[in-house]
Amino acid sequence: MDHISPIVAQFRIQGTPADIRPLGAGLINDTYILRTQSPDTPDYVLQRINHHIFTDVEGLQRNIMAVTAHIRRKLIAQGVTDIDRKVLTFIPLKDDENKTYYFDGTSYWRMMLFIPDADTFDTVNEKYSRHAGEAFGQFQAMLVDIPDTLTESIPDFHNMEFRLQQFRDAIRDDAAGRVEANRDIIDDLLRRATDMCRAEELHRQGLLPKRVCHCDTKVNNMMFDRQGHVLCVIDLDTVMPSYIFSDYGDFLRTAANTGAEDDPDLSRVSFNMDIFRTFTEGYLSSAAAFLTPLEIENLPYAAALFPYMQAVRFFTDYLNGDTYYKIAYPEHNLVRTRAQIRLLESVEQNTPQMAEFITDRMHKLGKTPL
Ligand code: GN1
Ligand code: MG
Repeated sequence: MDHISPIVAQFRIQGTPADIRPLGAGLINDTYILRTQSPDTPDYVLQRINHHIFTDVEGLQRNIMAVTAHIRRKLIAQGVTDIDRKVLTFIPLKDDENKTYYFDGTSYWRMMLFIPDADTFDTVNEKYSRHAGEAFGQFQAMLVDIPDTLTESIPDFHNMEFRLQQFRDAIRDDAAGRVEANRDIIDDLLRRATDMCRAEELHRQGLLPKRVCHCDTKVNNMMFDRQGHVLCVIDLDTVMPSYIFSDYGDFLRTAANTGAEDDPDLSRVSFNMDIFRTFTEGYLSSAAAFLTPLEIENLPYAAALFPYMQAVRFFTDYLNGDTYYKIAYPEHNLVRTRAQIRLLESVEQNTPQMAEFITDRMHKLGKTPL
């Protein structure tokens, strides 16, 4: 880790660095924890931003600073305590206090405060799922009146039409020679294409707004305190304008899967309706006030859209020869694709029950019937 010390030295940290080691399991950035020598000085998280994927680091970091500053102002106004554990704090550079990232000639780096006594989870129970729903709803609700205009840190990130275009290009190019052996998967994905592009269609008709969303609400992007309450949402690179389906759908894709995102054993993969119900209850309790009836009505679509989009993205990467996602073994993206398709099938089987549950919740909240 010696090559990292000169990077650390660029940031205005307190205390003396003692130890640095890798942290977390993100598929895109490289993350490290930096411990300082004294218990009286904070520890830090150092990240190398993958600028092949996030090509506009300046814009991305501007988004993050706008969002965290806005949330911080709201928390202060609400009299919330322990704020440094409830919103991420980025550390400025020593020689430029307005800058929160450092370019070393090859890579972009940033530093934030490490949140102590907190955990992330790859799976959650029903209680945690309810808290997570409330927290993501609150995250979106707090950002409804953000004065800044955010950029799309990855243009068309959750645009299903764009993802399908990339998929069709990958089929046409067949860069890794994997098309022929996987016709069944290609057909399976393409037959759902029109239906899955519903969000873009509604947006074109002027019926569906874009709002500031997190856009990577994987269950492990949320920090819980030791009592199981949500502290804050992390991994803010993809915070950008999107449809609210992004946050609702991607959380369920990860948290309501009874198996793993890349489970090789498909019999373990299914959609957990108990997690769906508790998450939805939590989410609606904080988000129903600003959501439109059309957004609410399409939440079951969002639950299907994200396993679908992820299957398309993993499979596109597989066809391209694994250039985007980190993989642990050669067929990893294919295994991921199959697991996401299985999850999608399970979501589809549950769609009527989901719609019924949501209508019922809206009645209980005293909102206009859909
Ligand atoms: C990536 O970096 P990480 O692992 O939180 C990806 C998400 C995918 C996810 C799939 C910028 O997120 O969109 O849903 O992997 N992030 C980017 O696990 O592409
Ligand atoms: Mg992450």
